[in-house]
Amino acid sequence: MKQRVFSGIQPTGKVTIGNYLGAIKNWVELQEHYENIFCVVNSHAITTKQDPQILKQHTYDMAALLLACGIDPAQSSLFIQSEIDAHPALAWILNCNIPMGEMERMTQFKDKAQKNPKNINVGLFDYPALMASDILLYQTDLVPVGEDQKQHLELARNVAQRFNRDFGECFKIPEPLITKLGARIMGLDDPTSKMSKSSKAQNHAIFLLDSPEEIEKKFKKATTDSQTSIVFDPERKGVYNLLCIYEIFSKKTRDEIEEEFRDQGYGLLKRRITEVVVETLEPIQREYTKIRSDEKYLLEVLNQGKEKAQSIADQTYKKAKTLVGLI
Ligand code: ATP
Ligand code: LTN
Repeated sequence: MKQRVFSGIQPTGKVTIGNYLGAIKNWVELQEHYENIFCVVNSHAITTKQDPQILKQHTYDMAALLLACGIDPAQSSLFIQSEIDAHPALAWILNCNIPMGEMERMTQFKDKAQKNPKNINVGLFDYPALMASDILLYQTDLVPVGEDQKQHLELARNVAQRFNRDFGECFKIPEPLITKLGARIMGLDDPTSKMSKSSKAQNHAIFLLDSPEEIEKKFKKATTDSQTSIVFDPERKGVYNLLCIYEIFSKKTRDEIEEEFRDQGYGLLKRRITEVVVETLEPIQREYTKIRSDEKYLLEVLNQGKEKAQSIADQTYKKAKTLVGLI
């Protein structure tokens, strides 16, 4: 029996190379070794303001992009969160088993509330309970995510353990899967903050569907420093971030990279990153255009994913409901 992997991504705008390196690329590389369920978490997306029509488009765009990146429907189930009612339903039961104090410690809520003071809603606060529900419904073994989701995963594990102890065995305790490389890609404009797809700053992020010209322009403008050597030094945040991006895309070792740029300037580094990123994204972009224009295929894949997910989710939800005494 293969172990089960579950992960999700919000359809909030364009996907960045941070999302790709921290999450999607790992999902693709892992998929042959596991039983996989991937989810476009559109219900999480409405914790921040969304235009309804655009949200709907972005949800399908995201599904198509995941397929274009290499999620293979023969190996992985892909579905849309809002299509399975057990997600919010189990989240309610979990809510009643999460102490306020534990939820109040979540740093993502604090960050997002600070960035968006006009829309601090209850859903945004409760976001981790819905995420715990996503994971626990599927009796998940492993959750591949970026570094920023570690705390949410810890909350999911805690609530599962508490529930099993208080009501009887119901949930598998999930483990996070955070790869060392690419777990935290930083903004190109500001290498002290995480590259985020909802940032409005220009030249902050490279998006998977950016044209070669946009990619070149953004890397050219990327923050570096006034030193001359090109070496992996985490203290030199801008250059380090660029080197880490280059390391993953080029598949070269750190020694090879430092050798390649010995006595060279940032201009060459930026040109080489641009080349390798453009080259990697080109086939993804081509595949995306093909899949996005074939609505029938996309809906078929999503439907198939939903059916598989639904049967697992319903079983877990029914069990949880019975254990707490709900009819
Ligand atoms: P938003 O800015 O809308 O909050 P986001 O860019 O943080 O979105 P999510 O949909 O929340 O993206 O995350 C999807 C996946 O991508 C998660 O596993 C997350 O950990 C990972 N991820 C997001 N940003 C980065 C990053 N800069 N580096 C590495 N992984 C990331
Ligand atoms: N919170 C995650 C997205 C997400 C998720 C999940 C990831 C929602 N549900 C379940 C893994 C498993 C994020 O913002 N990156």
